[in-house]
Amino acid sequence: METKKKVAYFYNNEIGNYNYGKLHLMNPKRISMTHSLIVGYGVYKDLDVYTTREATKEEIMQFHDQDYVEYLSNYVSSSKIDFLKKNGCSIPLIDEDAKNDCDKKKQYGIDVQADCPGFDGLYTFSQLSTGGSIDAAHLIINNAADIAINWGGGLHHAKKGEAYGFCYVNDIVICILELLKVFPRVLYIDIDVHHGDGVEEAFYTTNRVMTVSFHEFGEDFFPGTGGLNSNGEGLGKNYAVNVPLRPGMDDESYVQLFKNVMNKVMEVYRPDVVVFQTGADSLANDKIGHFNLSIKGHGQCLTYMMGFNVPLVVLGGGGYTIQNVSRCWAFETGLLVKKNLNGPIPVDDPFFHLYEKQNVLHVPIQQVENKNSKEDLNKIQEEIFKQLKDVEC
Ligand code: V1S
Ligand code: CA
Ligand code: ZN
Repeated sequence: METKKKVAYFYNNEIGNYNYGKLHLMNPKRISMTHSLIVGYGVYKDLDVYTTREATKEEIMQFHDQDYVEYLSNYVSSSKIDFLKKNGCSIPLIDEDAKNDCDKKKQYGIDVQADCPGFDGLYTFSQLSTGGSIDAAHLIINNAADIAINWGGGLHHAKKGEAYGFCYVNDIVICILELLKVFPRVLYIDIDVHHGDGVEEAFYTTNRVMTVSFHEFGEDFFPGTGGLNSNGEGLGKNYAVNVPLRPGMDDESYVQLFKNVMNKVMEVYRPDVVVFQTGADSLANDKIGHFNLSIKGHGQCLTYMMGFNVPLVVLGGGGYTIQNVSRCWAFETGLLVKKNLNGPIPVDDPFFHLYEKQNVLHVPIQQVENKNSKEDLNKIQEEIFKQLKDVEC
């Protein structure tokens, strides 16, 4: 008989209140919306619930450059400086010259064409995102959980000294660095519609982390990296796996490819622990991504990885149709505790009004053209299998 898994869940009420700006697509409210559904559908009582703490500067500097972290931690938006000035407040601890230094902003990726805007509380937001991912790793290390979830994490683009693609601090890299203190081999899986470039880059030259990213690729799709033949360097040669795909991936083709690739990865790499970034911008009708996955299809990837009975850290990531993000991550929290959530959105959900006419968990999706032919997908799989033949374990 299968024993019940201990599932830990990290959440902090504050995280949903941060705001990237009116026109920005990244909306932290989706984390609070997910939480409300988890409570409303009654999954909460099957979880060990932890309040997320803020990661410390020292923890963040395990990966990021000190000057970059200092810059983020001292960041005050110009609108806040204006407000403080107008109200005659002294501005202690603010070196205005540094704050408004355009060169520095450019150097650190802040405000560059608005992907990573400077907003009030961006450092605390990043500390909360990272604190959950670090403590998720610690619970796994201490055998206090089999599965640990942090929907506020998964910000896979942040670089050592630069914000990138809506991400300021790479909570995933820091989580993996914690795991590497104890475990010899960590497997990182990324089903966000974007390439997990920041995580891949951080571990590109080591065989102690295998990174596997499934992503949309081509026609200037962000970030443009993650080609089939980017496979790692030095000791890390063959330990970076990329699955570049065209728009329109549907449940049938995606889940089959995912299972085939991951089955082979598990066979050859035999990781001690898996870190799974489950970005929900690979769902149908996302505002950025062009895949056509249903919530059930997305969830099948997670269920498949649960089947290997290897400790699992589950993180969030992208997702820009926020009602679908919360539906998906609440459903997946259910899957992790073996509950198959279904039916209407609870009427007392504080975000009920946002689900409008489609007040159900599973929304129908339209058929769109899958631009990946069976032949294309077979070729990709064949190439990856060839690469994995050269992995020594
Ligand atoms: N695609 C896309 C896209 N859209 C935006 C955007 C839209 C509205 C805004 F107010 C601000 C930005 N940015 C992008 C992408 C970045 C996608 C990041 C995905 C993050 C993740 O889901 O993987 C993980 C959380 N940026 C670009 O395409 C770059 C630009 C080339 C175009 C957009 N402008 C704003 C910046 C330069
Ligand atoms: Ca990905
Ligand atoms: Zn994404």
